[in-house]
This record gives sequence, structure tokens and C-alpha cells, in this order.
Amino acid sequence: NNEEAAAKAAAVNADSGTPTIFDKIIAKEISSTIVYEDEKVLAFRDINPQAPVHVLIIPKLRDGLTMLGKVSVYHCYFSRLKNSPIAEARHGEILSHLLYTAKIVAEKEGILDGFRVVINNGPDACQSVYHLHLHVLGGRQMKWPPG
Ligand code: D5M
Repeated sequence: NNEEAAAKAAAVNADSGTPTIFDKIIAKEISSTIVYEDEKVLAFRDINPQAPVHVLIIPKLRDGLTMLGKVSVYHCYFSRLKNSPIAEARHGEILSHLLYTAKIVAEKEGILDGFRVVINNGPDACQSVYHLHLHVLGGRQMKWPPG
């Protein structure tokens, strides 16, 4: 079906490290509403907000960080995905920096009473942009389990 085809196409892009829309946001070739920025990360408002506060935090240098973990099912279909770029030991520092930035964003946005940090990892989790990103959601009562 279409969804499966799109997921596979996205997984191939993930493997090849194809630039995503986030590269254009980092380069400021397309506009975004920046909430926080330092030399390593950029935090900007999600274009399709799922809560009153919905901010994305991304590493400015993707450095192979398309996602946290690979999706084993695709290894059956695309052998080249065996070496798909994902989090490795060298990414430890940027991963912790991204998470710490979530706290800074929550503080700035006034949602310290409760907020959610989400990483959609791979097609089954509805990841659509293969440049690792944290979603910071808040400003309303969250439900559990998430959909
Ligand atoms: O989340 C990818 C997120 O990226 C999704 O919530 C929409 C958001 N997005 C896509 N394009 C833009 C632009 N141009 N500005 C701001 N936000 C954007 P995922 O976890 O991959 O599904």
C-alpha cells in the first residue's frame, strides 16, 4: 500500500543521508519560528502543532543521526540498510545536549508543570523526517498511552 511504499522510500533516504527539510531550516533557506539556538542545536515551532506548545529540537550537524535505532524489517528488503546511519557511541554528547535543550525549551515556554518529549523512530512510529529530532509538547493535559 501507499503508506508502506512511503515508509520504504523514507528508509532508503535515511540510509543515503539525503538532505531533509530540516537542513533548509538550519541554513535559514526556509523560515521557521526559532525558540532556542546554540552552536549545536536548533529549536523551532512545529508547523503542524499537536499541542499549544510543540517545538522540535534538532542537531545542526546531522552527522549520520537520522534516527535513534534502525528498523530491522527493512534489512530483509534493502541489504544496504544494514549500515543505516543511526545513533552511535560518538553521538552520546549531542544526544544528551538535545535532551538538556528540551528542559531549556520547557522553561522558556512555561510548561514545567508537565511536558512530553517524543522521538518518533522509524516508519512504525510515523517518523517522517529522517534527521533526528525531539518533539517537546505541552500546554495541555497529555493522555496515556499516546496514539
Ligand atoms: O516529525 C516531523 C515533524 O516535522 C512534523 O511534526 C511536522 C514537522 N515539520 C515538517 N516540516 C516542517 C517545517 N518546514 N517547519 C516546521 N516543522 C515542520 P516526525 O516525528 O518525523 O513525524
